[in-house]
Amino acid sequence: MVGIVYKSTGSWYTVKTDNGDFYDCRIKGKFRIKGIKSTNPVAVGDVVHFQVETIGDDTIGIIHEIEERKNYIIRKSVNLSKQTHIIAANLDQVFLLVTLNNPPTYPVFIDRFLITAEAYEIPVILLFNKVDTYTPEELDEIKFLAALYRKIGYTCIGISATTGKNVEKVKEMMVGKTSMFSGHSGVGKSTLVNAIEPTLDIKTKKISEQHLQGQHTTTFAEMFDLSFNARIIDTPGIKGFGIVDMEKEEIGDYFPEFFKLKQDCKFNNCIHVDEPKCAVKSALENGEIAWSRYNSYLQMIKGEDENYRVDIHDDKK
Ligand SMILES: Nc1nc2c(ncn2[C@@H]2O[C@H](COP(=O)(O)OP(=O)(O)OP(=O)(O)O)[C@@H](O)[C@H]2O)c(=O)[nH]1
Ligand SMILES: [Mg+2]
Ligand SMILES: [Zn+2]
Repeated sequence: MVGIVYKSTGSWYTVKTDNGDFYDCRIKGKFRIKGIKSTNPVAVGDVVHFQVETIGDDTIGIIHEIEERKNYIIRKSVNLSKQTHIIAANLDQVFLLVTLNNPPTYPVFIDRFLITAEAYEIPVILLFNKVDTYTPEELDEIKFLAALYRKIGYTCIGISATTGKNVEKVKEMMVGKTSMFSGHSGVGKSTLVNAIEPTLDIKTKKISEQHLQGQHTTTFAEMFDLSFNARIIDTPGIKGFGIVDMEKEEIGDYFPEFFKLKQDCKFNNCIHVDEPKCAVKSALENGEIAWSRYNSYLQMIKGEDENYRVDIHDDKK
């Protein structure tokens, strides 16, 4: 049998076949996907082959093969074990939810996320959620950020999952595609899924519990079929986002605005740090490239692995 993984708890996988049947599956023994060392060999979105076994009254599936992934989003986990985790596979696009405060999302987190998606050419749309809660000054800050990322080429939309502002727009972008919602815990991923498809009624954080920072409401990634020919993967909030398996020399290529200028650098292997006549650094000086982007870039190429955790607002529990 062949199916798509809709949910993964780490030991159990819910797999949906073409007929629309769901099977609870396990993995046969230990198996590794070539080249990828990750804590989860099978991720939501994977196409898997399995055999059905009946044990007593229970029917379970045993996964014995994973089809090659079109793409995936992978990150280094926050703890020091350097384990990597595949968040989801075979995506058409990702919506990264960003909030200014409650919780804060810092540019360095956004940039690490974008770079990983660029490496697999997965389109990312930035959704600035909770616009109903901001002061005029905060709205200006959102507009500034949106303009910064729009200039690079990313679509940015200000939304409110609770008032419904621009939710229709998001829906339209999802038709015919498999999308994922990602972002820190508490940014409103599950609330947005419910706003898009109210019948799903998935668990979100209660207002009374909002002060409980660092507690994830969604604990496992899960895919849902939507009524308008679309699929959405709701994911648990991520804290730091460590990039995986990238050479220092290639990181700049995943900053689209740096990549465009690379041919104008004096040295064709310029990594835009100490080299003379660097087009990226000139663009930075004359304001064409944002300092926040360059800072993120420097952090990544210096391999400041420990530093990506500074953007964690809620890790001290
Ligand atoms: N005012 C306002 N509150 C929102 C909005 N979107 C979400 N919230 C609230 O933010 C809180 C967190 O929302 P969730 O949907 O549980 O957040 P999540 O991103 O799924 O969090 P995790 O599952 O922990 O990763 C809830 O109390 C929501 O009601 C919004 O647009 N405006
Ligand atoms: Mg959630
Ligand atoms: Zn350069």
